[in-house]
Amino acid sequence: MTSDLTQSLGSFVRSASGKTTTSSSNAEFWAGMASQIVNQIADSWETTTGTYQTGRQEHYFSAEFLMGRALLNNLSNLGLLEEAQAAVAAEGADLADVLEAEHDAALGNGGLGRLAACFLDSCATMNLPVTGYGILYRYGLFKQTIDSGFQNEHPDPWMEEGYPFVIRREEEARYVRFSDMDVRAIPYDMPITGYNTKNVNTLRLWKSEPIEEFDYDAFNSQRFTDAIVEREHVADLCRVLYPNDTTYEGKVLRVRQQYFFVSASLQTMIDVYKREHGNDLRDFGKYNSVQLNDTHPVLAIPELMRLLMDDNGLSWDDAWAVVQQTFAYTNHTVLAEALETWEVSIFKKLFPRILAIVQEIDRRFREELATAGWHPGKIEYMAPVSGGSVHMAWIACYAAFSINGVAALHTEIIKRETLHDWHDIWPEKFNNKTNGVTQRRWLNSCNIPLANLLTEELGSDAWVTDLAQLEQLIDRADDPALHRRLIEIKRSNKERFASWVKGRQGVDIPIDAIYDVQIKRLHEYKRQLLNGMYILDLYYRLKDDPSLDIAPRVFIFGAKAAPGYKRAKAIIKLINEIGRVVNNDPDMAGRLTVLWVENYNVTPAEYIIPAADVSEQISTAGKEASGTSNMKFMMNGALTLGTMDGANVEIHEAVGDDNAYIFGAREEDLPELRKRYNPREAYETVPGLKRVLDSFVNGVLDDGGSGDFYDLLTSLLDGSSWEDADVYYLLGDFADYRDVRDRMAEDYKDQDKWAKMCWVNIVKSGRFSSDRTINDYAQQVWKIEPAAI
Ligand code: 26Q
Repeated sequence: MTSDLTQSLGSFVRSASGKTTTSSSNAEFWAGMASQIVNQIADSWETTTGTYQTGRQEHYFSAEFLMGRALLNNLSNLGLLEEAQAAVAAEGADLADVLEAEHDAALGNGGLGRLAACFLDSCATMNLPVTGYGILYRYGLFKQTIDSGFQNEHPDPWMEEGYPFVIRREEEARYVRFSDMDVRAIPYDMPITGYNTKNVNTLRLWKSEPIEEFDYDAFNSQRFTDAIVEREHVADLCRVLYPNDTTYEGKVLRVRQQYFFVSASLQTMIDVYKREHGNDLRDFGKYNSVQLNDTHPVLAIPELMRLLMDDNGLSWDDAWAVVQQTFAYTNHTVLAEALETWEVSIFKKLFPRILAIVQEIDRRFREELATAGWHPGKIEYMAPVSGGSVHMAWIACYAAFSINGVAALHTEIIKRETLHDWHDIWPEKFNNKTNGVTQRRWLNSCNIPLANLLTEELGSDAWVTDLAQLEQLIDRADDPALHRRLIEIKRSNKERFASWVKGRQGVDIPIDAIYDVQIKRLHEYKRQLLNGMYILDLYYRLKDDPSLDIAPRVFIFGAKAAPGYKRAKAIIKLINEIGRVVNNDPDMAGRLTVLWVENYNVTPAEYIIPAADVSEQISTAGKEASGTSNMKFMMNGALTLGTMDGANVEIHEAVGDDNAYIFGAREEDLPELRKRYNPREAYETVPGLKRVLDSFVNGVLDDGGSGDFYDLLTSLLDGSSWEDADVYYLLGDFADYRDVRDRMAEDYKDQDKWAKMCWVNIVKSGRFSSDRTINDYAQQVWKIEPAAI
């Protein structure tokens, strides 16, 4: 029987390309097939939206959604993979090539944005009434090239050539008002399919446009060009995703973006509420709740106050009661430099009414705490407005009914330190929701050989929607035949990755080697520099003693640095310099290889992770809120080499001491250790360290005359004062890191032992599925039920 897909694919491709299928490119096949998918799910999508609107709904507000590619994910969810393969083949093309033609939707920086994407996948799969809201950035996260070892940034106009997976909904446009401009907000809806379910959820991304198609007066006068320029200011609002994760920048455009998308989203929610439940908005919080993904959407709090009071006539007290029922806040960082604060003057300029509301929130907050007898100093510190700035996290903590961290350790730290004043007053608001990742994308789709093995072993593919099922396979851990198969699968994934990298960057890497991987944003606290230092040390040890019997190693890096983060960019250059030295030394051929994967993103991750043996999770203890790549690696049978930080702690707990490599100072010990810490002493006394650090400045590594490597060295040895010398404790942890990493490489030689450890990691990864995380949010925070159509 010819399938539906096969019958109509040709028409869809011809519509997309305006050519015969024979002359259509892979990108045009992709566009045709994407439209075909939207066509197939349209009815269910509409029904799902309608069903959700009648009951209680959750709304996930996030400035970032790092979706990656969509076509393969949708085909797999809809059970259409084989059909699609046949349909494309019947038209003389190849599905793999068609899938490769898709651009990543990179509307996010890193973990926070990718978490939002995994959450949407889980919500749809579990038929949960959850909608995502964000911004349709015209330019996603910059494209990275590495030129002579340096990072360069290039624009990423990801949907310029058309993107059928977002649908413009003209009729649902809203207006957003700033003091100096009025903006039309047009929603672009992306269907979010779930695995093996009819429900289709929605990600709503807002785009800004000028309100007047034409300003006739201006167009009829000399001001024609001014009018055009004016129009473009409005479109500027959504032009670009800010590429800073962790370091806060008080840019006016960014606060405009934030207000723009939360205002448009709340207006829609209120309109739907009125249509379904009548005009009395005091019950708004019975039917709606909003999860704030970090503080980026916190302006939703005063904006909902404004909409309820000014547009709908509620009193302050009634409106505040609604707000307190509606919002929940997730914290993703303990780094002080990442906490968003905005100068009062910016609010005054952009939206004086919002400022007035924030000031009233502030006044009432101070009054409430004073009445309860709290110390004036404490009140001043916690106040939403203080020192001429608006503190977004403090507003969130005051208004939200739930405050959560993203891993057990992280939640303990925010309770004890970052947000401890709030915890003193409202301990009941605090809860932990350890992050998770979707096994559909991060195992089932990206690692087909392993997925097949798991299905075969389990006797069903139930693990695809219930990852904890894998735990039943724990007693297979000692079977040598199974070990052989795991090893074969890993090897085939390495071959696949190596040929992908060859095609993309033109470099060859050996297959039979330990693939040791660190992929994540570049930040000092993540300590990519420590990884690089180990590699250089190992290089010197091999030079000293070529007879050293070590397993061949491929060291793989992928990372983007914020364009303005000088030291992070220096680290990229330094690692690439280490790569230059190592890769060009004939003595190292086949033994040590350093690979920098350019333009690291979701799609590269899908090739890298299945091929990895070692997952580098080496942040300074206490600094990484959770991490999520650690979970993806675990599912794919890579072993964690990590500190006791973020979710590493829970991974270690799940697999036990024998199946993870843990090193370094513990978070609880660091304050004491630091008091006696002298990095210069470590430099002199820790074996190998001096030789490595001297190479930064003695001509072995070349920073192109910039002085950047000297700055890196100084930051480690001296800092700007003794207190901030080596803040992230690289030299303090170096010896332990080296020992454990050496031991790990030694263990790799015993392939049965290694395969057993991999297996334990895979089968114990159940609790790191985002299905588990979302289930916890749904039951404990959102109070929503599945609503299958
Ligand atoms: C803020 C203000 C101005 C400009 C940019 C920003 C900004 C943007 C993005 C600040 C932070 C981010 C992203 C943070 C992030 O990705 N955090 C990570 O979140 C993951 C999911 O919870 C965790 O696993 C990681 O540990 C955490 O680093």
